[in-house]
Amino acid sequence: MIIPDTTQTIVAPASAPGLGAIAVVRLSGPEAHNIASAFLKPLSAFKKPRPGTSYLLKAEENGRLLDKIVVIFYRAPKSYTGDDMVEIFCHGSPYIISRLLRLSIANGAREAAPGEFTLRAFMNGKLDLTQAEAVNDLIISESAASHRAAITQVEGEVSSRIRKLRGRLVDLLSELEVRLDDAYGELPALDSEAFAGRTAAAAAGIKTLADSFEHGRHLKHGLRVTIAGAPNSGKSSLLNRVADSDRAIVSPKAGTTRDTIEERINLSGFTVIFTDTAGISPAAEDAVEREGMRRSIKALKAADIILWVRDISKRDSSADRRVAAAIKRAAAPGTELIKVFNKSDLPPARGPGETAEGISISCRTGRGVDALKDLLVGEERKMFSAESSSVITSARHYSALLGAHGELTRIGGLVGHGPEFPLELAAEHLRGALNALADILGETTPEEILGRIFEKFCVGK
Ligand SMILES: Nc1nc2c(ncn2[C@@H]2O[C@H](COP(=O)(O)OP(=O)(O)OP(=O)(O)O)[C@@H](O)[C@H]2O)c(=O)[nH]1
Ligand SMILES: [Mg+2]
Repeated sequence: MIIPDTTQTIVAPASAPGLGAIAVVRLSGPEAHNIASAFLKPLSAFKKPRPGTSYLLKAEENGRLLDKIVVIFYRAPKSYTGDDMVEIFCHGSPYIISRLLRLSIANGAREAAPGEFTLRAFMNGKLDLTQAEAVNDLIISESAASHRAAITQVEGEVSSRIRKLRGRLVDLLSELEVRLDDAYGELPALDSEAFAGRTAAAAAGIKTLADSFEHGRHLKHGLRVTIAGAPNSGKSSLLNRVADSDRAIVSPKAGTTRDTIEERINLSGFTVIFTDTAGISPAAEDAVEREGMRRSIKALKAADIILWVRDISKRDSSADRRVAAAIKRAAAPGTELIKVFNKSDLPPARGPGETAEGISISCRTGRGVDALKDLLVGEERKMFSAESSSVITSARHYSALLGAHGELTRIGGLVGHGPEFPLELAAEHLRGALNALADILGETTPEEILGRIFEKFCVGK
């Protein structure tokens, strides 16, 4: 079976491995209180423990004191998992944690699989699947923006938007179903035009949510900014400037950077992944250079934003033109291009007409670098405006929404043929769309998919 047995009592450390002041061990399941009572003293604490109240107890092993601990008891269904639970706060020694786990297992608990506590919360109806998935996003969120996307999803905003969309589809389906059941033709004929209009409106609502994945992806994983340009234009200097480090080697020799170099940076609460690339050069001499070029092109393809760096103190060169051509070939549609003119501390060789369409900076003095960062933050803000507060951040949700949208568009095709469209077929498409939405919420999600979602979680969550 893919889904682990939910009738067993499970145990796991809930805090990060390694030394710490305090660690947490969690027990969840019908025997949680009993199992804990086998090694936590005094026993009287277990007589009628008040849920959610902390107790200072002793953990004992073979009659010897292991640690003084704080314990919180929970009674089903009022706990994170919806089961009976015990949370033990001990000193953060890996030894103490391992003994507490051993004592729990010796007394009948089973070691929890990754994400099994949240899986139980889902199975017990404490969270729907989108909320459960966001719990993991919340744990791994490392910027204000990815945190906000995760917390709104945990709080159920995405789910409630999906439920509203579902409500509209259910209404449409019931209009078809009453007519399909109307053997004696007592009902007035369906107003096919109005029906088509409402289907299209629901499809548009689904599309809007699906489209938010474009932004959601960035919020979760960070915005990809690729620094491209001719050799020696100052790409690595720019990476070092924005990262405020000596991450990349800078030298007056053209062709210094031969590999792509990545750096994650937090810009005003947004994660940005900068990639410095090898300068695009015409004749890659050896295998290493050719591989470097291939990686530069790959970074251009993956970019959300390309910073095209040019040396303002030099006239437009054939190398610059080659970079322009490479960007044009490689960049995905919708990729933002920002023209950066570097070395503005030197006398310019480019006319103001040319440089006006970009931003002038000097990596040597730092001039203009903050303005460039502001520009990037502005791009991020556009993507995460107030009205798009609930965004789709999961590829699974995205493809399900596209699936639902596809089904609704097919209804549009049917109705287009006139008022006498086949109701049964339209109903079938509506059911398909409803199933896709139910999958997002986890109502009809196959066990295999559930297994794959929860195995990505940490142990103890
Ligand atoms: N005057 C001046 N020199 C700069 C500036 N930025 C970079 N340089 C110099 O330009 C040279 C090349 O800089 P890099 O950052 O290595 O350039 P790159 O584009 O990474 O070069 P490759 O990796 O070889 O493609 C170095 O000598 C830098 O010190 C600047 O703003 N002003
Ligand atoms: Mg370089």
